[in-house]
Amino acid sequence: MYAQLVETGVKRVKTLAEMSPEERTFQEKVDAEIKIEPRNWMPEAYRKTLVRQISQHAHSEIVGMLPEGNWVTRAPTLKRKLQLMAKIQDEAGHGLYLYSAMETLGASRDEEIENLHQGKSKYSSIFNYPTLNWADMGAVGWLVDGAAIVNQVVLQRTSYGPYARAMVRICKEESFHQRQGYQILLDLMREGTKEQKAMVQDAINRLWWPSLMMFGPSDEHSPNSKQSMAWKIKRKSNDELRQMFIDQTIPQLEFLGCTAPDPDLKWNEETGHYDFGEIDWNEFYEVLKGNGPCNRERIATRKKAIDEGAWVRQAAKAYAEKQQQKQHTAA
Ligand code: FAQ
Repeated sequence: MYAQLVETGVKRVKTLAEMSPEERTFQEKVDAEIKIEPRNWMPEAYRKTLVRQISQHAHSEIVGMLPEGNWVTRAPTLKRKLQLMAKIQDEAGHGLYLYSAMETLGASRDEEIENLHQGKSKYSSIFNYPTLNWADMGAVGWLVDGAAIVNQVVLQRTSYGPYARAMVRICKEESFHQRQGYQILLDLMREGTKEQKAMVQDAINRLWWPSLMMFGPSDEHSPNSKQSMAWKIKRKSNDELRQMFIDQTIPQLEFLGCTAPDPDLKWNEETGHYDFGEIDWNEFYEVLKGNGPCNRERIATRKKAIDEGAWVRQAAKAYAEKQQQKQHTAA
């Protein structure tokens, strides 16, 4: 069993007997569903795992604004433009709550952003794919936010208090995003021309598999899952969440009148779930290595935004210091 875990890169979880007294008390607290708060004792590896996951999550929200930002100037109506801008702004807000939650663990926002820019820190693979037509705005909202919600709803019960609480508001906003995305697709399918309907199917064909990859590698190849599940950072495994997403998405896909680009997709009466085809894991790992269609462009755009916004941050800081000085003098 252990040899098998090492072979697949899965990190081994300590047994209770192997834990120090502090680690045991910590694990018992987690098992009793008591939230861990910033000032509580925690194993260093628990802290590091959270900084890794929350920073990657925050980076995903921030980089995730770029594929949709591509369509702000070309949205078909003023109403659609406003909705899209509001959605993108929400994603920025999510990134900010998450960076704040990460800072409660003693991590530095500037350092983590620098890690992202140097390619040392990951962000969700999905945002390395291009958004080629307006229907992609519907498919991103419906499929990408849809997958994000399935993952994030369970994270509302994650063991670290600040992360769990940040998830509550994020999930509410993501559900709204998913519905507005689905509405874009429904409108195109109900009222659109033949070409517009084809655009919807094309968007689904391109974004379907990358959306399934958002849940991460299969459980047997997920190095972090076992320990993260034991610490209740993750409450469901990558494969469980992927299956939940497929099961809830297929009826919506059928209602749209579209299909998934998967000839092996079929309802399994015995398991009560949909069976689906093999994910192209080579593609997934290539994207993680920085070789997806848009990896370089995404990082270059983020770096440029940070560099060009430096004067705004300096001015805001100088203003805040001046105000503080004034209050101090008045007191
Ligand atoms: N992309 O051992 P595991 C959104 C990495 S938010 C890139 O299974 P873990 C909102 C993983 O980090 C979307 N990397 O890892 C929005 C690890 O690398 P490391 C983001 C991936 O952490 C919508 C390695 O592979 N959501 O979309 C991916 O236990 C629309 C091994 O994997 C979150 O971040 C991937 N897809 O499980 C915004 C949710 N999958 O660090 C704009 C929180 C895996 O060891 C528009 N995160 N990796 O070098 C999680 O739940 C987990 O971190 C998982 C991965 C499930 C993503």
